[in-house]
Formats: sequence, C-alpha cells, structure tokens
Amino acid sequence: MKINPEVKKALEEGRPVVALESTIISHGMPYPKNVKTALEVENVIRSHGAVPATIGIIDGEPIVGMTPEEIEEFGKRKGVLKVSRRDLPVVYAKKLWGATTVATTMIIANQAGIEVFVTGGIGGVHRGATETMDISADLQELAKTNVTVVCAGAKAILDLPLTLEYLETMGVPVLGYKTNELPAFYTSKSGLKVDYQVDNASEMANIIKAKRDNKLQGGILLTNPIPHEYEMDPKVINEAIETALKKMEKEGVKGKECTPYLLKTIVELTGGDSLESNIKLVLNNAAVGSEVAKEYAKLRK
Ligand code: PSU
Ligand code: MN
Repeated sequence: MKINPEVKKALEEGRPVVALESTIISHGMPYPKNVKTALEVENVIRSHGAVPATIGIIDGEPIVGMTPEEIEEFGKRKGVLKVSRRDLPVVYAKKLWGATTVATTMIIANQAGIEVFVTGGIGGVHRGATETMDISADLQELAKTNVTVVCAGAKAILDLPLTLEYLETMGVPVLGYKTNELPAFYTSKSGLKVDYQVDNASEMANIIKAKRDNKLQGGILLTNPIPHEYEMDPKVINEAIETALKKMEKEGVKGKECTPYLLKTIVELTGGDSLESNIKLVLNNAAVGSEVAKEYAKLRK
C-alpha cells in the first residue's frame, strides 16, 4: 500500500491519525460538494491537531492519505467502484479504482496501523432484511477489525432495531457521545438506547485501550448526534425516506446500489436539505474523532 509521507511520519511518531473513507466521496454525495466536504473534513481534523488519512484504491493500490488532487479525481471520475470486503481481491488483481466503504476503510486503516476512523453513517441491516438478507458487510467488519468508527448512527433507511441486535450478537460496543440514545443520522434521536454513554474523548480513549489491552478483537462504534441546529425535521426526513424506499422497490434497485440510490433520492426529495445535514454531521464527527485519536495517542505514549 502507499502511505502518504505525512501520515507515515505521524504513525511512526505515535501522533494521532484519523482515517476517512472514499465511498462517501464517490457514491455518497454529488460533485463538487463531495470534494469540498472531503477537504473540509480534513481541515477540521488538522485544526484539532490530528493528521487525516483519506483512504481509497488507485490502479489496484490502496492509498492511505490521498492528496487533494486524488480526492478531486475520486469526486468526479466515472466508474470508480464501490468496494466492500468481497470486492477487494478483484480490484487489487485487476488494478482498478475503488472507493472504500466503512468495511474496506477499516481493513486498510488497520493494516496501516490507524485505529480511529471518522465517517457519516455506517451500513446496517436493511429494512426487509428478514426476506432479502441485505445486511451491510460493515457490521461483520466491526465484529473483527480493530478500528473505532465515529459516525452519526445509522440512518432510518435501515432497520435500526435490527442493526443494534446484529451488533450485539457480533460483540460490538455501541456507544453514544454525550448521549444515551442512538442518533439516526439526519436527526439526533431514534428512540433506541445505545449500550453506554461516553462523556468525553478521554473516557473513549480508555475504552479503546481496555479493548486492545485485553485482546478483544473487533471494532467499537461511537455514535455522535448531529448538532441540534442542523437536524432535519423528523417528519420531513422520514417521509422522504419512505418515498425513496418505495421508489427503489418499484425500480428494482438491489444489492450494493441500494445505499447510494437512497442517499441520492433523499437529497432530491428534500431539495438538497438532507445533503446539508449530511455535510454538517460529518464535520462534527471529524471534530470528535480527532479528539478521541488525540487522547488515545497520549495513552499509548
Ligand atoms: N451511509 C451514509 N453515507 C454513505 C454510506 C453509508 O450515510 O456514503 C456508505 C458507506 O461507505 C458505507 C456504505 O460503508 O455506504 C454501506 O453500503 P452497503 O449498505 O452496501 O454495505
Ligand atoms: Mn447490502
């Protein structure tokens, strides 16, 4: 893999590094806002004293710490594949371009020695999964790969209660940052409880260290609610989600296309409002994730 010199140096010196995914750039947001957001997220991480490492695959080579030019290319290039765990060997062997999901970003971050990863939302158990068996590979990855993922929960396009059940079965701690309620991405509340509330970054760092010191394999999910001022009206967003789900079924969209299709349709249905919320919540996660990475780096010194 190609590790950016700045990232490499920070890792060698035990300074905080935060991993970022690229599916959110190539398949999660429209150009040019995807690129602008990705660069802003990196700036937030830097301003909090950590080093960002945006991860993607170029010509079959994993890149840990993409340059701004590479991020721009990921944002506008057509045909960048959405790559989850099962796609990796093919993309590597055929030397393709791949945008990494939460699952593959975790895999590559772990191989590079990065332990904290910031994103918007994770994949989960889809509604109707008892029939379709559509369960994101992100959940399996959280079960086995040693990376802490900071996100704004999972969005209500998924079945949130089943997602929590699955994570429990897989032994993944689901924590709430300054909240005991699972955030629902565009809104701060889902009506569901997280396993534990964490009140600050240093408490979180202690939990990560306890998991590692005790050889408990797997990830940790830190859910961080969208700031109140950027929350969507639950009625508006839930209606858009329902409409998008019906449209998806009618058009026969399946498999890995589901999440990108739903995100895009919800942006259209909300006149762009959901995209603005999405951007704000990622920036907010970047701030929290950097603080966690910083506290964790102190503990490992
Ligand atoms: N949730 C979002 N935005 C995203 C994704 C999820 O709010 O861009 C992306 C992430 O990369 C996640 C992937 O890992 O979708 C999940 O896709 P699937 O459900 O096909 O596993
Ligand atoms: Mn799926």
